[in-house]
Amino acid sequence: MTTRAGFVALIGEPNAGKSTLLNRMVGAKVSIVTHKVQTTRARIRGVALEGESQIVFVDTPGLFKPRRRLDRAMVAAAWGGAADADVVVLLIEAHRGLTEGVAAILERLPEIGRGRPVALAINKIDRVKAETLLALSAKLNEAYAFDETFMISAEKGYGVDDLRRFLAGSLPEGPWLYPEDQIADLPMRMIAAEMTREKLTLRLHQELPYQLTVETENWEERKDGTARIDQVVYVAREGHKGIVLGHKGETVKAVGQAARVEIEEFLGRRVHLFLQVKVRENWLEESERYSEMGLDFRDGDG
Ligand SMILES: Nc1nc2c(ncn2[C@@H]2O[C@H](COP(=O)(O)OP(=O)(O)OP(=O)(O)O)[C@@H](O)[C@H]2O)c(=O)[nH]1
Ligand SMILES: [Mg+2]
Repeated sequence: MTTRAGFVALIGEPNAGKSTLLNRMVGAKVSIVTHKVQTTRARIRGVALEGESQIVFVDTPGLFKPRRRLDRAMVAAAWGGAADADVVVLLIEAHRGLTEGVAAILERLPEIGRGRPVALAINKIDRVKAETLLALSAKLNEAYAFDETFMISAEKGYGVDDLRRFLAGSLPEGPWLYPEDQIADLPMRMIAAEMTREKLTLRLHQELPYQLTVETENWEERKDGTARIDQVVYVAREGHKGIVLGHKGETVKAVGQAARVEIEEFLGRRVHLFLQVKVRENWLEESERYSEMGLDFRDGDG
């Protein structure tokens, strides 16, 4: 039996639904999802099987015009993910159509598409009428000759089986890259930190400081089968610390509880999660913070 294996990069504007699609393909929540833009900060790999193919999906940060160091490092990670992939999938939001941001991505596609198939996935089709979709698909295919176009809803699951089958067949022949039961390639300490960052993002709404990051500082396996996880929430200003802590520490407590439940679900066992909030004024200029996130600090030079 010939097996196939390779990398599929999911690229698109912030909020396009890349992480939602990755999670659906993998069948588990590997990458965090929020309604806010710029949720994913680094490349996150999730593994899916389709017939004899092992598809390694690479979720990437959204592509936009970066201004700050962290933004530049994120966007560089996204383009790097596309350049390293066997197949690229560009996700577009059906209801937003061909935005300026999409146009900017299309401009760079010929370079990325050299030597590898690029598929178009028009996502969130649950939000628009069928006529709009056909017109949008025609317009996008005029701007770039996509190898294939799919109309999907990553959230509802429409069209994703077709997309998965296409991707499986497009990968090069070769042995599988990961053990059969592996679903993610990301250290567990980072997945756990991401889960906490997701809960913070969902909880803090407009108040959320952009300059916030979460790191797992310590992970201790206990004899009773549980794990003790210590995490630090870094913020850049004293005022942000209060926001994260909330009145009488209520916010950080609720965040910790929600994150713990999700980490437990992922691990399938009990966890004791301890959160600390620390002010680090210059963390956005510290290379160590970037490597903890899986980013290259120097990509942010500019
Ligand atoms: N209606 C609808 N919403 C969707 C669909 N797919 C994703 N979403 C929503 O879109 C929002 C963004 O989803 P994400 O998966 O975080 O998007 P992303 O592209 O990873 O975003 P960044 O990481 O910020 O670049 C979330 O609120 C999702 O629930 C879909 O098919 N239909
Ligand atoms: Mg994402």
